Amino acid sequence: MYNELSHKIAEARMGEWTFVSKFLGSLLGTAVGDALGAPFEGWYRVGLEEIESVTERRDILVYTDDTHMMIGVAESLIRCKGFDGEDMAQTFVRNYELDPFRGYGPGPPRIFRLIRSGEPWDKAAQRLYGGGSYGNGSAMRVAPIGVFYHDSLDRLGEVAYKSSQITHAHSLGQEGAALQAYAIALATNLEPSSSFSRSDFLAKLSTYAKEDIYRQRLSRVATLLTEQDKAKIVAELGNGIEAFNSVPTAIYSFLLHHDSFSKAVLYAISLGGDTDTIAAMTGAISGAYLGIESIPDSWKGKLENKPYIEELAKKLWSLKS
Ligand code: F2R
Ligand code: MG
Ligand code: MG
Repeated sequence: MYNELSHKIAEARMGEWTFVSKFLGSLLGTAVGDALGAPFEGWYRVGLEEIESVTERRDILVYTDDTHMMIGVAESLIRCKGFDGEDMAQTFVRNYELDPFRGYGPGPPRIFRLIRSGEPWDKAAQRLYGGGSYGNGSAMRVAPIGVFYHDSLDRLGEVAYKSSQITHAHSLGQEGAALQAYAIALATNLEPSSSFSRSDFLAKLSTYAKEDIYRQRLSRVATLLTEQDKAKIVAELGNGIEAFNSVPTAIYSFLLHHDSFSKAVLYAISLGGDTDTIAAMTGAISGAYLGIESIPDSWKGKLENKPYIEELAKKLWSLKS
């Protein structure tokens, strides 16, 4: 397991700018991945040339619910100087009511109405899908928690689960959010280097996972890193809207191209399925590892609301220093 000493060594080697860059990289990485993947959500597979030509033709890269909710997570952490479930839930409700047409999943708007009518923030989600949602909606928005709690991994897990509970009462939805947050925190703590160890990264995640389906999928990732056939990747790791069919795939996409933000995100989209969300989660991990400089200017420059997302990332970082 990661320990406090190794964090202090890493911190001493990485200057303040590097951490700011990682906070910016993870939040903007979520938004860029989401916006690039959005036009292809639900496709079977996507050619790389197709992604590039669609992206080039667009003047603005418009994000979806993934980033809209990630912004809500960051706003609440900043306002409360840490996690407050009631405030985060009310922030989600307010943001949704101001701008509902972001392609939200079916569950969250129903939960927002329950919360608006007085249902407690930590109970409302139990009313859905006979035991709660295991959709990937709480994993896709978790980047601010991953970077903010990168230096306190016990608290990170606790907060990731609680933040998920607002909309996702099922243990598989919550563990998806916790695993994604943990992957982002590990990436934030690592100095980008040629000696990056995929096996160490994976071993830490596998130890962290409790649910069988995540342990089983993570156990396949190392072998699949040499697999060329995308159909096999999708058959074994998934590319769906369920957290267990998308969080391992995002981790895989990052590991496959750990030295390149653009290759990792394009690969995630090329798998088809829930492309905006798998690319958002891949971008969040890759941006946390490589920093904001790794995201191509041609993408960052066209991202909707970029100055505001940057402001949120800098404010989150300033709460740490
Ligand atoms: N909603 C979408 N995509 C649909 C198309 C959008 C279109 N492009 C547009 O622009 O309008 N994408 C977004 O939703 C996903 C996140 O979903 P979230 O927030 O987890 O929602 P929900 O409703 O909780 O779960 C999603 C689906 O998962 C299945 N499911 C979940 N729990 C289940 C359970 N216990 N039993 C059975 N099924 C369960 C259901 O099918 C849910 O509808 C992201 O992709 C985001 O981009
Ligand atoms: Mg979306
Ligand atoms: Mg999606």
